[in-house]
Amino acid sequence: MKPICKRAELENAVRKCVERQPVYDIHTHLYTPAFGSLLLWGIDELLTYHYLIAEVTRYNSIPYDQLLRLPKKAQAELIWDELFVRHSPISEATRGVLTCLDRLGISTRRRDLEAVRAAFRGRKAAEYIDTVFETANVEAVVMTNNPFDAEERPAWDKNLRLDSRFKTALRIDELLVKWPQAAAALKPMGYAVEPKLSARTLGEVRRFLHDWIDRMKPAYFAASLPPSFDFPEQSACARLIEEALLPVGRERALPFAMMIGVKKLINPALALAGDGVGRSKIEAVEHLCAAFPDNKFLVTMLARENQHELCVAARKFRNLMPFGCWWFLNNPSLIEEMTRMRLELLGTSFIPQHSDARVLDQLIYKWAHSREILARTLADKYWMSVQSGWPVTKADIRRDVANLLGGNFKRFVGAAE
Ligand code: RAT
Ligand code: ZN
Repeated sequence: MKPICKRAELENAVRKCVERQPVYDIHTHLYTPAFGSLLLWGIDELLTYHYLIAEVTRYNSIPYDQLLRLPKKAQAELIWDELFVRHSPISEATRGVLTCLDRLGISTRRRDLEAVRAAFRGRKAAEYIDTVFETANVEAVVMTNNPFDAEERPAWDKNLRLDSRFKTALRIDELLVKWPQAAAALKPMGYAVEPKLSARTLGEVRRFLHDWIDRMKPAYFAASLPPSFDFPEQSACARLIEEALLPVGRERALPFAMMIGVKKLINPALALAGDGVGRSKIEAVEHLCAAFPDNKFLVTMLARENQHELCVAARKFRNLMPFGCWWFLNNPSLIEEMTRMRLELLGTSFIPQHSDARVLDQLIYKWAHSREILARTLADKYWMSVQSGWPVTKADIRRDVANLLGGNFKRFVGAAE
């Protein structure tokens, strides 16, 4: 294949390739219609995304609890008025709503929420999923499936038929960070556990994990962990990881996705929108990767300050896969900084992004915005190789982009065809 010699041609080829490559989105909070009301979509859901709830409180003085108690429609109207009409929608989360509507062909020129709502009327969830997956060019999304969630669990008790584009992940925050409350929740589920982590209790926790793996067939285990997370440590969390999660992970070949750095509810009145960020200990990740070489760890960290050391750790451990620009990092300036750094330290051996979409439509903007940055940073890196005398071809670009947007994950979790 002919190498590309001109910079403009190279940029064009990379952009096209990144746009055309279907994405395997490794972490979302989306559900199939079989989960009923857990599947969120449409303009009012987009506007009441918790990222926007947090932003509207910057301008509006309505008490936090009153804001959260408003019916969804009224919350959406208040957010539209405050964040889109009275102030300019230039934050990443507000721009995201605009990109979704724009790509769906819904005009916002009149700044009229009712007109936007009208454009959604009559749509059916099942067909709309196809529209969104096509518009976002997403091949598959990994859900967040939590057996401790009282809203989600009943769906698993029915004979769930999953859309094959929706993959599963077994989320176990409660088990790791809320022991012994988790023990109290496990008992009525039929597991003979006690607050004390005896050999029998750990055996029952392993049985619980096996049962849910059989049921959900997850791609990985996942937990969101606080900045104080440490390993090794004298704690229930560390023992549960070492004596339950990791042995089951080895037996069932399931990676453990650690999302580290959330300070839960620094403003409890804001509920889901009330979490903050703190700097975490990379040593915990290093120790786990070194002590358990037969386990695999997908890791994302929430603090900007942890990104460089996470890259360096990934250079030392092949069982460590850094992924995504998570939550407060999912902003163009930070995505760009992180993606450049990762390309420079890890080549193409990482997972640059996940969407974290909670509302189906968000797949459109999260991927449109990240694709643009990935294409720009990749083109820069290829151009540097060209200048150092290494010809780059379209086939090289296609291979690398396919790895970054899906192949690396599929191979890491052992799902590659
Ligand atoms: O990004 C988010 O929506 C957060 O609220 C969290 O859900 C986070 O991504 C998580 O999975 O814990
Ligand atoms: Zn998430």
